[in-house]
Amino acid sequence: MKTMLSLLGASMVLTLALPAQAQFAKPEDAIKYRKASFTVMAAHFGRLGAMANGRVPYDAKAAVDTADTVSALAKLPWAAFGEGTDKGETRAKPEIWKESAKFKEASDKMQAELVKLNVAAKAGNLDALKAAFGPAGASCKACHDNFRKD
Ligand code: ASC
Repeated sequence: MKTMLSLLGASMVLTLALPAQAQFAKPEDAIKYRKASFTVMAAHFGRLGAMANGRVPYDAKAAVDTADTVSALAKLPWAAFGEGTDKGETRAKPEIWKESAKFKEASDKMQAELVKLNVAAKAGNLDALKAAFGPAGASCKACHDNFRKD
């Protein structure tokens, strides 16, 4: 029983540590990884946007699956903004490292909006999805405006 509990504890710790677990051999690997995670996130976020904006028919199950995917992906890029990843093939602005508390705040805000979007998707109606989509998109944009070069 004790072993079971400590195994459970260990697996919980591992699960909680997952977003920070990605390891990068070189700064350019981290840059590629974070760009890839944003790209995949945007593809799924765009699918929710298409539903919210009436470009594709609302599909409650697809909305839930997609929102789950987006909120899981939203945990990934941040561990890839480590030291030395400010230079190279990146549009990341120096402010990310100079104003790291502000950057953290913006990334937390975005993740919080995506949690709300996820709750809205699970409500199972298009109006809830529409209401949550705008603020979620705005939280993406806020970070782009302040921390990403054009
Ligand atoms: C998207 C997407 C983003 C955000 C942002 C919202 O669909 O890929 O990065 O919305 O453009 O303004």
